[in-house]
Amino acid sequence: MDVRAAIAVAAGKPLEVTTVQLEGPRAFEVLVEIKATGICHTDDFTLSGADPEGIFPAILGHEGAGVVVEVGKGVTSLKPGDHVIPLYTPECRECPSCLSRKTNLCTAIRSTQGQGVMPDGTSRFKINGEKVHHYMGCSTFANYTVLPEIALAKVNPAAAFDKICYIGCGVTTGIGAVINTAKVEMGATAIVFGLGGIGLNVIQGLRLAGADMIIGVDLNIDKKPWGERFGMTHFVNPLEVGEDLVPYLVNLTKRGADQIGGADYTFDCTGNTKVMRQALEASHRGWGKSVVIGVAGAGQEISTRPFQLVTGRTWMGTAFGGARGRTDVPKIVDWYLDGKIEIDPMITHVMPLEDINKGFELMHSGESIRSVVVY
Ligand code: NAD
Ligand code: 022
Ligand code: ZN
Repeated sequence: MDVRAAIAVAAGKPLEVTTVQLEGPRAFEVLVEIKATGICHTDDFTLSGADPEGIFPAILGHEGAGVVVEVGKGVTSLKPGDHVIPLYTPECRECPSCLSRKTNLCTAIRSTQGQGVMPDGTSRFKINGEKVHHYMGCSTFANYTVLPEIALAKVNPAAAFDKICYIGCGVTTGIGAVINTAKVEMGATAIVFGLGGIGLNVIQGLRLAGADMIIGVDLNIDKKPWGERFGMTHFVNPLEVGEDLVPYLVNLTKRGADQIGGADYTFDCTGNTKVMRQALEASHRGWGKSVVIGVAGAGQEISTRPFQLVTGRTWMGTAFGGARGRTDVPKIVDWYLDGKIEIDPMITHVMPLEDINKGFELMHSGESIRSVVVY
């Protein structure tokens, strides 16, 4: 069938919106009509050419929501009409990783997904007879796409596609980092570095978990009202504090009889390796946990003195907020419908597919929290 898609033709070039051909679902695959998709940093990282694993031509996009149109042979968990969110971290429930219960990084289709093809090694997309690659197993920058059954979460049909698409990456990553990875408890203190789409979702996750003190750190003062909107209690601008950001934060988190200071939990939501170090060192001696969420550029390294770890701090990282997609994503959609979490105000821009490159520009300028393409 003919579908409308934004194609990444080559590194550094704008996306080209055109018609491509999509083959129907093979065994254990599902054809989905994508109704809305967010635009996220990883799409830009790949499009820019900075991603060494980027493949062209490809249909990018990994933050979507839509409706099942057709299921292939052997598909049992989904039927036409079901509302779904694509999962760039699938959940097969059978591989050693899924069975371990210790990680969400399912390995069932990992290698083919990284190569931009379906699990059988072929692509469903073509343009003028030439192969076009899938992306992160999702390719949501097309109004129809094919995914493996294990890469789809079935969600409550009452929820609006143009809002819950954000659960496909940003919302789940931020909230999941708090609940699944850090396991923040009631009354905790926390510092969030970077108040973009991820940091704001960490903040609302901290509010949900019952944290007492939620400190937001951002170079951009315009982010202060955004943080406050979702539960931030204190804002720190590193440019005002100068060289001594870490001691400043440690001092700010001294409470009651505790004269050591440092936050119980810190989160890097910038992708900057210097910030990752600040986040670790601003966590509390003896028990502080620091979670790396931001994705740094290829080849970058983090460093600190081993003393920081020997004295009881834990450095950890998270992919997709540690969420098991088919199990956890439907719950997050229900939390949204129940009013436990907010999404609507974070979607600052909505556009048709034809204007998708404007969404990338808004992300570069820092003007948007999230841009969503509605088909
Ligand atoms: P964003 O660009 O919207 O936000 C980043 C914020 O950090 C901005 O507000 C910026 O002003 C601030 N910032 C930059 N440098 C800073 C510094 N030195 N100190 C303090 N603040 C600083 O980005 P986003 O959409 O929120 O994404 C954040 C990161 O999370 C990206 O690296 C993205 O790739 C990553 N991410 C990771 C996962 C995962 O599963 N681990 C999932 C989604 C996104
Ligand atoms: C999503 N991300 C950043 C912004 N939006 C993002 C990028 C990469 C990962 C997670 C979120 C990630 C962390 C660890 C891995 N990935 C490796 C997983 C594994 O090896 O099992 C990752 C993922 C998918 C892909 C590449 C890297 C891909 O499909 N190409 C989850
Ligand atoms: Zn993303």
